Amino acid sequence: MTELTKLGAVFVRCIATVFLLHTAAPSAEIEDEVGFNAGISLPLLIVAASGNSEQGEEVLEVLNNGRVASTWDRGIAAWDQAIGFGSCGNGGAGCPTVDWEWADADGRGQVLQATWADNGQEAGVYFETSDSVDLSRFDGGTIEFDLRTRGGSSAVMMKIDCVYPCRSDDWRSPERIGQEWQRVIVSIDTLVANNLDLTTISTGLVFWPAAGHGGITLEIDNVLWRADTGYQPPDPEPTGGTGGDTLNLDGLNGENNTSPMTYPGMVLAWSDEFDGPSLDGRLWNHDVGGWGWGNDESQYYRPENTSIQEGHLVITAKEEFYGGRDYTSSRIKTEGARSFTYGRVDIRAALPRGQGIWPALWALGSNFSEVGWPYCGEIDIMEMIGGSNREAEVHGTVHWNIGGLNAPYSHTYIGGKTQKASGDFGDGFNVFSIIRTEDRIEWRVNDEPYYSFAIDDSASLAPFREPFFLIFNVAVGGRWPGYPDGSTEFPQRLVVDYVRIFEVGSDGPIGSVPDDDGAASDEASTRFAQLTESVTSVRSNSGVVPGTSIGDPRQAVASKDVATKDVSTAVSMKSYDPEARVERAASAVSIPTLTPSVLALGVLALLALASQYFDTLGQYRKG
Ligand SMILES: [Ca+2]
Repeated sequence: MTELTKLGAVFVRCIATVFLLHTAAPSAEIEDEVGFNAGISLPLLIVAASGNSEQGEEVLEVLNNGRVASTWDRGIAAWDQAIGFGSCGNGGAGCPTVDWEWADADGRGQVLQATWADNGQEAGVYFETSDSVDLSRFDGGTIEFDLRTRGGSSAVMMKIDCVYPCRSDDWRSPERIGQEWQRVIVSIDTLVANNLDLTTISTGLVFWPAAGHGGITLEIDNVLWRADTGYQPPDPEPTGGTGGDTLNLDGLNGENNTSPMTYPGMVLAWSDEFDGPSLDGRLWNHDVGGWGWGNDESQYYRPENTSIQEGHLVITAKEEFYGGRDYTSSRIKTEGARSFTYGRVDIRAALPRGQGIWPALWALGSNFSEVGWPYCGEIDIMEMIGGSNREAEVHGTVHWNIGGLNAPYSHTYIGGKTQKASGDFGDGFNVFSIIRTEDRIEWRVNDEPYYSFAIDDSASLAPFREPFFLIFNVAVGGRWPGYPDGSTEFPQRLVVDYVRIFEVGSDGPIGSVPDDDGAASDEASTRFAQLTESVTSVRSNSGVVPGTSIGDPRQAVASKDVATKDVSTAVSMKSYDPEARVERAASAVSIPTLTPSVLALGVLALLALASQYFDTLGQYRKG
């Protein structure tokens, strides 16, 4: 026999709108030799049985309140396999397989009650018109009815006839109908797609128990056709990019943005291709919580928002109230499990987008838990802030403590950014890389260098000659990106194909780190070193608190917060341990000479310096 099967989608709508995607099993219970199509599962809605239909929509009744509506002037009839698919009326008097009558039902008056014999034959009850009717206006609408059994349960078949031999294919309920009233809603679009001609309708409904489900009594009520109920069949093609209801890898471009498995002078030290059934707990662990993470972020990080799908790590930011926060997301790290020093990190990823969305692929010094932030150093391999078309730009940054481990808290940072030539980083995959040597960190996108940072022998930059661990996360909101607004669509996904860590091989130094990109970055480093000294000098002279940095709106806020004694926000960026954070900040604000006037002078001096600095090196400005 020919098996016709089709993916069916079932929507169960309760009081709230809850959608359940259901895949109907193919039906082989109805055989071709008895003249039926094999069962075809069509999309339908089953909702809690309601009373009368809503007002104000076009509704064509078929059966209600103990009578068949006038459109179906031939009333109730049946066909019966036991009499060669001949027809009968009059309560089923001529049909051995089925009989029907009106019956009282609690709370809803009279309903039609039909009883099928358990004789291995099929019989369908229908409501017929003598003149076919054009019901094209119901295109896009639904056919709905309340149904229950009087004991036991049964899968139910239905179809609609147009003028013979026209008819829809048989629809089979993917779930059994039981003794509770259920409202069954079938999409007319789908019936049309399965051969129904709406211009020549001859039956309002034909229904019967599925083959093998005889010996049952069904009650039916409130049968109607409804125009345009707003029923939306499931979208078979999710929108492209990293948003949408489900992950759609096929909708992501960038298939040519890949990276090699080998580099001259380097060996693959470790990697995660995200090919396993779940996140590899040997490599990764979760940061959990919703305390704002030092940046007044709005998300609660949960392990539940991390998944492995089709060979990719997926971190999903959701609009979901949890733990006092309006959003959930995930933050994973290799702390204590894997680290890296000199070599190359390649991460192939597609980024989420939207106002207030802040994905980051970054790293902290492995001594973070001992010395805290920013003493451990921070390398941001990729950060993007969404909204206002900022998705076409990614940032690479380093953060550290001026003066190093033995100096007071004095966070600063510097970085660069790059623009995508066309489209944005939410469209699909790109490879984000850093290359680390003893004296330089270089950032690349799709192997194109865009920023380079020189490392000298100072105590300030010593952390960048130490091992780091990886962190991947999607923050929602924060001082830098701002907060989600009406334009932000959820969910949003950070999709990572792989992360690969290459280290210097035995055959020599890293060959692929150019030191020829130039004067600009060397100049930048020199200027930066000078500026750092100046800033330090200004700070010590003015009493401006450590924690002030340059050029970053986040830092401006942080300084202000210190001035207004909001110690908890004195530390910015990805500061980590709240207790360590507050402790550092507390020591920072304990400087007794801090007064508003001195602070103002210091800030002015800093602004002047920062302005001078960024006027000449605007391309390195962040944010
Ligand atoms: Ca992969």
